[in-house]
Amino acid sequence: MALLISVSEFWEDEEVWRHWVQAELEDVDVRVYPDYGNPNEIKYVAVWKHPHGILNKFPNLKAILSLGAGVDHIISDPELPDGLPIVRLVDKKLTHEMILHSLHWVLHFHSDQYLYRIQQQSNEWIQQSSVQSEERTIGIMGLGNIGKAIGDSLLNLDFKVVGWGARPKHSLEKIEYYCGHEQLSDFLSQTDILINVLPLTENTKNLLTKTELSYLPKGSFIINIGRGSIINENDLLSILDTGHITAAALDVFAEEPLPENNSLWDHPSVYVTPHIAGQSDPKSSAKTIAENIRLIEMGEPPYPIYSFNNGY
Ligand code: OXD
Repeated sequence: MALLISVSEFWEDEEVWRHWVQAELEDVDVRVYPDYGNPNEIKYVAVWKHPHGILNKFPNLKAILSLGAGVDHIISDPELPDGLPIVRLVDKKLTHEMILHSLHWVLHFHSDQYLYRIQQQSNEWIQQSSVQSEERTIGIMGLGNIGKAIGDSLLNLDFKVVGWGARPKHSLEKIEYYCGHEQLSDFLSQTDILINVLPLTENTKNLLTKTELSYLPKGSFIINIGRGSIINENDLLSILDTGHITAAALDVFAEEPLPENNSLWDHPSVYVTPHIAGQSDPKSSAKTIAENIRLIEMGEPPYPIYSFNNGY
């Protein structure tokens, strides 16, 4: 039995992935695309932005596992084989990275670090009056494993946390939850710092246009670590120009890598990072992937399986 790894050209660690997956699955022959050998032997593929069209070369495939949290890079393959489970990656280390990334930007904005940087450029010594964390509301869109973990970390720092999602949720403890389009404006209008962790689905694409962005209070901030196409980038640029939204830290974009001529690169109120908010850790992720393969081999369902109905 063989497992094939295929990663995007921007990940340079395919041999590291092979090493850790092989270490976890001693009885499996772990191969790296394009050296897949006999296609009949490939039972599993573990992929991040694989070249579309390759998956139906393998007639005995049992499951497709994502090497990242999202699976839109798999679903968007026009030649995706039918009827196979697609397994998302829920990994402690990846969640931890997303928490750290979010905290970094929340604190950057909350404690006026962005302003002190600007002041330093003109040698200005101005002490901004500080705001207590309990007076700052952080709104999280997408309260799955990662969004909930980010929310809990912020609650521990005494921020007020509210959440929004497309579907009803139970047991979010101290996170006040808003649901569906009807409650989007109530959620946004009290959000000082918005963190988007939503996956890209039919329902979330272009969810935040000029209208929704203007529900955010004047002086608010945006951190996008979900998917770029959820926020209309042209509308975001226009509203940043008006000063209604003070700044945006963007890690994901409608087109990645962000094209050289995209205006987001040069906007003074935009911070660009190259999709690094939650880099999958090969050693830790390999354990999760191996566990899921063992479950499938025992005839049990892996976790979590992507749902075509829900879109995540
Ligand atoms: C993602 C990831 O899905 O980086 O965006 O894992």
